[in-house]
Amino acid sequence: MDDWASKIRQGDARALARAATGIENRDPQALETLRELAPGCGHARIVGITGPPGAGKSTLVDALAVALRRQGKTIAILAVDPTSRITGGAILGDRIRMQQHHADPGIFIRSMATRGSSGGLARATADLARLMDAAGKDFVIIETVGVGQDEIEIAGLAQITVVVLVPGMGDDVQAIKAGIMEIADVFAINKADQPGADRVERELQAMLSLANGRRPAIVRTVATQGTGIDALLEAVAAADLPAHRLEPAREPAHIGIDHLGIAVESLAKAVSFYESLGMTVAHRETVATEKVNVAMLPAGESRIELLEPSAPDSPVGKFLEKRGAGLHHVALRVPDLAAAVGRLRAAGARLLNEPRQGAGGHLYVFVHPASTGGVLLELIQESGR
Ligand SMILES: Nc1nc2c(ncn2[C@@H]2O[C@H](COP(=O)(O)OP(=O)(O)OP(=O)(O)O)[C@@H](O)[C@H]2O)c(=O)[nH]1
Ligand SMILES: [Mg+2]
Repeated sequence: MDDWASKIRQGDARALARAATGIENRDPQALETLRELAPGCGHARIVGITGPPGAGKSTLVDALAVALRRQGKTIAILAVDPTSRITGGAILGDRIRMQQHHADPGIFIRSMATRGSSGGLARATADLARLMDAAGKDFVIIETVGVGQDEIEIAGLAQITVVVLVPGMGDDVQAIKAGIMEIADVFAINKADQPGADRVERELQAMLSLANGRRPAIVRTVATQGTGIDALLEAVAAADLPAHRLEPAREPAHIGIDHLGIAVESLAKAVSFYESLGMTVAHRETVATEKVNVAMLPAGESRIELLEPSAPDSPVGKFLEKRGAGLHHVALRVPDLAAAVGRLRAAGARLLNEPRQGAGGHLYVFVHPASTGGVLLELIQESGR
């Protein structure tokens, strides 16, 4: 056993591959070896590459591996597929990849997929990453298909997460926003050789301007041609600041103005005014339950939210009748809504609802103007990691 660990430390590729398989199978002896190796961890940079199916993640990882090998770095690639898609695309891609790097002992590659529960997959991936770290790899690159919670969990292992987007995603950029956007340290707009890269980048910029202070880099790549790979590596290196790593949670610690809600008679007219100021609409939606059409325009760290009634009996419609167009509410972002609500209740504030979950996954509560100095107040907690 001891022997096994020391072989791995000395770079024995066969021993490493055997340990990796043992860890995937939760073999007690392999797990014991990992425990022995644990003190040697902490050297590797662990980079997550995630994004929708077919975005070019594997191609990108290959290109990164080639560039890193040229710098003399050693690499482990862990390709994780929690969705276990039966198309075989991933497996095929990875087989081609294995052939390409077959003769290179500086690259270790392992593909993993599972059906059903993936909590175990996340754990095995974490252990494998640790094993590769202990074995002295300079980089551990974890590729996951990113759309859901499990994938976010796996991406959460990484010190630096690259989210891969592609042209033509359209509303998908919105759709993946909730979870994935929060974990991104770097965005790669891959397939930048295809039309629509400008549009994805614009949408992404608009979305990031709504985010809280974090400014992930955006890099365009053509993975199949190796274009933008050096820039991507630079962005990864730049994102990898010690301070960044020491910060476990990325939730906003301070209260800030999330948005100002303005009730308007005509959304089109109001939007054109703000556009003439140079602002752009980042997001539009109709909230059926509230009978309101909404347009969000980023303004620095905050936003202007324009509200137009979609039916005469909507709350905003009633507001317009009673008070006329104007400031409808102020929304503050708070780090911990439950704590804020507890304090407000203790202080006797008049809450208009129990904390609820909004469409974007955030929690919110409204406070009556009587308690706030005359304006309806919304408190928002962004959805966490
Ligand atoms: N035009 C173009 N095609 C690309 C680019 N990068 C990858 N592709 C192609 O896109 C397809 C999917 O690439 P993969 O690297 O397998 O994508 P993936 O994200 O790993 O896919 P899954 O692991 O199955 O989710 C392949 O046919 C690649 O050749 C690019 O920059 N430009
Ligand atoms: Mg792949």
